[in-house]
Amino acid sequence: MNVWGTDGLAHFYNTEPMNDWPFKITKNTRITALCGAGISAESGVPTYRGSGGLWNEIEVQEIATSTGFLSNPERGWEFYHERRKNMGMCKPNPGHEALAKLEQDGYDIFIVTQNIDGLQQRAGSTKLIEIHGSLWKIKCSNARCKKESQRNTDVPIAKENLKCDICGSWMRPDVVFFQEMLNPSLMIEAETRTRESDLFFVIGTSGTVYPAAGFAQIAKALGVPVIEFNIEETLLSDFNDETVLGPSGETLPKFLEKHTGGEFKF
Ligand code: BV8
Repeated sequence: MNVWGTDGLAHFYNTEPMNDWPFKITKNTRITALCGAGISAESGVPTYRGSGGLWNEIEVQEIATSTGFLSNPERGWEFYHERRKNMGMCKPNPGHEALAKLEQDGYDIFIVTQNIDGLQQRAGSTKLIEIHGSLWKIKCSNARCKKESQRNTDVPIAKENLKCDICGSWMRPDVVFFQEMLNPSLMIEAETRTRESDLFFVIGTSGTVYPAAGFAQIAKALGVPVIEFNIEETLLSDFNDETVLGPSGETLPKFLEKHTGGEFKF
């Protein structure tokens, strides 16, 4: 199978299954989970696509691209302040908590989240990368400025803090806008972990956005069993060894208890 790696090269992988799924999940099973907005839906965080999707409400090009945001930063901050306010009132749900407890109980789980809401970390997960950035970090919009990205949870951010104190440019959310490259070291970390996995979860993502969605394909191409948790079939469903339909806050705890032979209790 020909799959594009993050090094931009086509890699030809064998597609023989590495492990026959189902098998018992033990503390030596290396699990990688690609998470999307769906895992936060039961916490009240809107998803991006489908009914009530965030992107249905706005012209994405005008807000969630660098040029769009900087063409009208006041409007951009209005949109992101509203999201910070709403997300600040949300809390982790049993889907986040089950993954966090899996790590706390000594299982080898690593999370690659596309989400910027911080809920997985609030649930207690530490082995995690935010490949699309974080709504709770801000950075200078001037790529040449030396100012470091900083954590900021003020809602709203005071006006004077919306300008860089080094170069005077607008500050922006430290999230990956469309047509922006993802952080190369995070990409390499995610791909390396995917290649080393014994089991790959795809949780609450439509599989629309690349290169993130590509990790499921890389896993599959390497013969790593891919299990999808969603309320409906998605663009990635063809790659799955199993699709667990239902809200992930309900399906994840049950799935983990079942496939650890009852050793993991949520
Ligand atoms: C890049 C941050 C190089 C900001 C986001 C044409 C074809 C293919 C790709 C492209 C193309 N043209 C351009 C591209 C590349 C583009 C892309 O993929 N576009 C797509 C839309 C076609 N990607 C990029 O631009 C990336 N950069 O490629 O750089 C480059 C350089 C120059 C030019 C071109 C390329 C950057 C992508 C990152 C964009 N940033 N957000 C912000 O959030 O404000 S996008 C956004 O999508 C979020 O990050 C989100 O995480 C991500 C993925 O969405 P999902 O998480 O999957 O959410 P979604 O709503 O779609 O789905 C939710 C799912 O949950 C559904 O399946 C639903 O059924 C399910 N669900 C709901 N409830 C539950 C549930 N599941 C379980 N339980 C429930 N209870």
